[in-house]
Amino acid sequence: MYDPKPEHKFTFGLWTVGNIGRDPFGEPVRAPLSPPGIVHLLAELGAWGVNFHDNDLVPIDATPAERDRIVADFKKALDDTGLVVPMATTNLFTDPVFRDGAFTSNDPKVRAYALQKTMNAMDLGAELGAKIYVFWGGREGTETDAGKNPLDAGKWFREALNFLCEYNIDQGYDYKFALEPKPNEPRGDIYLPTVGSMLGFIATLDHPRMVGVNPEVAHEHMAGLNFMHAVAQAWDAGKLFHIDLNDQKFGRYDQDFRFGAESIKSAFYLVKFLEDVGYAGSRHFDAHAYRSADLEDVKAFARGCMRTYLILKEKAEQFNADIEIQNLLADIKANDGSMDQFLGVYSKEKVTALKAHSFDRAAMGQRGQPYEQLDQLLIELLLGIR
Ligand code: GCO
Ligand code: MN
Ligand code: MN
Repeated sequence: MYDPKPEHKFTFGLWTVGNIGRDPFGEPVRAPLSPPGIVHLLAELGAWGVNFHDNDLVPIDATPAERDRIVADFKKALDDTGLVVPMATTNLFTDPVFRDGAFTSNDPKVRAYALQKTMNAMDLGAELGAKIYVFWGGREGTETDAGKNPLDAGKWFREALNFLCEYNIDQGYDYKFALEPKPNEPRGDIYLPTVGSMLGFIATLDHPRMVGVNPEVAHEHMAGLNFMHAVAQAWDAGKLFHIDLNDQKFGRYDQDFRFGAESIKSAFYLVKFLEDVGYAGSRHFDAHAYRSADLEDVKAFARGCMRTYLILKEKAEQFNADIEIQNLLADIKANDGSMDQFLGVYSKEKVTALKAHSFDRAAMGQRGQPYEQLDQLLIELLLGIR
């Protein structure tokens, strides 16, 4: 019943189930898996697709012949399993060259190299069928603002995206770009730290229609924000091109926990939102197993991400069909139409009528809302006793 199917559009990055469990304090605990090995693993678990950074697949120092062999092996694994590659991205953060950023590095050589690397990675993604291209600027930030002016950084970032949009058009790739905000880690402060700031920035680009966002649960939670609200704003703007699902305790380091591992209620609202509006894109899990996990437990981690999503999807349907909940909601939103003469689109007539109307402010202020009742019903639904 909660078995993943292709129509659920569940995807994982090569770097997620392939995570070897290195952290700032400890060495790897799991053996690396080859990209074709990961494709077979994901297929066994029931995922629909696999995404990658250029260097998850092709090492940064591979020769052209090595690249071609690696890509051929990967394509064979995709063909054998039926997995697709909906999204690709560039690693602009691991190599020492990006220690002060990529598109926003103070060094023009690094900025030019970042463009070259991204174009090559776009070629690779297109070759494997990707239609969404993600930009996560992990190193695009500062620890001290003494050395870099955010106006320069913003201008360089904009120039880079404008350049790459033109490349996308020139090559006929038809990518949609999805910008992924994050407030910090690995930089002290990353530029354009939230979904809202990214949406504001997109409006300043030469091809704003080509560019949207890739919000991530953990990133908004790290900033202490309501993820579903951020996703709703992106959806409303027509900019929800992709989504990174995981989980995260507020106020902690970047945890990348299994989807739904931590904040069940937020995860419920998110799934309900995505399903209610009919979001048709990938449900991408950008998470990794606990460092304590072995390979069997990594599989349990990946299965758990998808299973929790599907359980919450069922809970959302139950919420929408629950008579008691829906009756409460109907009362909460009751509207007798008497205010239609004042609300909505501006007109001079409405202004005149509204100014002449007298409101019983004291009575209006007496009205409560049964959100305690409603929330308890939701909790009981989530706890499985409704
Ligand atoms: C992170 C980010 C990355 C990006 C990935 C794809 O916190 O490290 O979420 O995992 O999503 O680089 O662009
Ligand atoms: Mn992340
Ligand atoms: Mn991410």
